[in-house]
Amino acid sequence: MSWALPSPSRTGICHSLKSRWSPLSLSASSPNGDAVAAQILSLLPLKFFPIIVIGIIALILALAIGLGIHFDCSGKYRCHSSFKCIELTARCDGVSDCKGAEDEYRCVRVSGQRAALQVFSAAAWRTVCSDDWKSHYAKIACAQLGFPSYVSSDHLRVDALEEQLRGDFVSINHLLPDDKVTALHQSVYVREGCTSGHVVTLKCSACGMRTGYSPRIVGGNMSSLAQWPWQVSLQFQGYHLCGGSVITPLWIVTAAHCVYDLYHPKSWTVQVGLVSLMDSPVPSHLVEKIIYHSKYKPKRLGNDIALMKLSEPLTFDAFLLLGASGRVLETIQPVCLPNSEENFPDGKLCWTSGWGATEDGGDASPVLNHAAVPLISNKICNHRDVYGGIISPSMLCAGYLKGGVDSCQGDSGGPLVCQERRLWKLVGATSFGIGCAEANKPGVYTRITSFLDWIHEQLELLRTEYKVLCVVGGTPPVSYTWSSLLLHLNEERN
Ligand SMILES: [Ca+2]
Repeated sequence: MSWALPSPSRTGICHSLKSRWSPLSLSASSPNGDAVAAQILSLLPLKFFPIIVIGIIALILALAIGLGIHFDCSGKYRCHSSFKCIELTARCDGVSDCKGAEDEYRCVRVSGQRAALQVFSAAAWRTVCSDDWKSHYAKIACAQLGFPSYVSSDHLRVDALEEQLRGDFVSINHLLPDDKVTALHQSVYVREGCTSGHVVTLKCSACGMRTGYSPRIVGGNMSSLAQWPWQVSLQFQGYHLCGGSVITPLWIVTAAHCVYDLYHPKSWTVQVGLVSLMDSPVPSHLVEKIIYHSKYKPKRLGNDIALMKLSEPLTFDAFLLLGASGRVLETIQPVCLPNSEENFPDGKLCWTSGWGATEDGGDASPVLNHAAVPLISNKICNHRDVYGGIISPSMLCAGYLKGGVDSCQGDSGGPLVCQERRLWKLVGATSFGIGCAEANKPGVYTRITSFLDWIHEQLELLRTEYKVLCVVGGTPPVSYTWSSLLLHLNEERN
């Protein structure tokens, strides 16, 4: 029952390693340079050397402090684009404190099993009370999360929340007119509790469903159409290299090692709604942009996550087929992202799918396969007989320690999905393993809950498809992207 893929995973990793080992050019000083240096040294008596060194260090320290660089950032927020530290209260306060207003992103999230809406305000994540709530605000919250629309928002009793979501609350400032509420974190005030006794839950995407699929259609490892409708084949110059998962009409989640060094969008196409790679023609989509995590390190394998943005949005209801049973099959559907703070217990049976090899070193499979794999705790996965400590908290292991079922070469970047409350959620992206299906070497996946902020930030930053027309002071209409609008609004406030 072994299967799985990435020729890309393993070849991709090797390729990356090679590229990272570009030879350093250590050019020797030129004879002229040596002569000038010797002349300078001869002019400086040795006794001044300590003073010069101390002076240089003092100058560097003064410059660093002058530029707002802080060496101890504990209890504060460090701007990613610089070494600057800002107070936690300055994060999501509506004022740009970091370069590019980065402290004003990732200010909204959906948390816990019941998808409670939270806003970062006054230095903490706070759950939003349903007092004075309107559906207009839900649309803004989903836009801030990078989704094109919202599906529904509901009210949930506070006592139905997980304990860690019951400590801090905010409400929308109902005195603000609707047209002034453009970003949720700028429109709330802190509360000790919710007057209504309820908080807001939010659903931004109709995701994680398999319409028309019947589990009785196919046996064995071979998948049927619409069984994993979020699964895509990422093809580099026409060849299947990696898997990926549809999360919105425009965005695919995959692994960084699939695209590292191969990040030219024009070389890639994305095939959706298919089971056999031999099918033709199948819907093929062009790629507009590829983003891999800036902290991805090929030798360390951490932060192995990337996003692909399609040139044109997928239409989820455009590929309806009648299955053998006469049911309508939806062959392309997004998978749900998990919520922040959502836990998936060890031992939970989840599923991985892909066109990867069915044995270590084998060729990619022509048909989409799947395997049921239980989640394994990081403690067990880090046991010296398993991966011996290389599994970081942002990685996740799944499979059987006895071996026999695993992802493999060619599965890289593809989904590890678990079903929660009838919805399928993307819990992992296939990252690496030693061999395939070997004993004590289960598959290792990028833990999606560790990268929700990163994913939503990219979606929010690049939400160019939803341009906003603004008329500023009688000047001609100006077209803003969401991010530039935020920046513009911040500048206006300042
Ligand atoms: Ca700020």
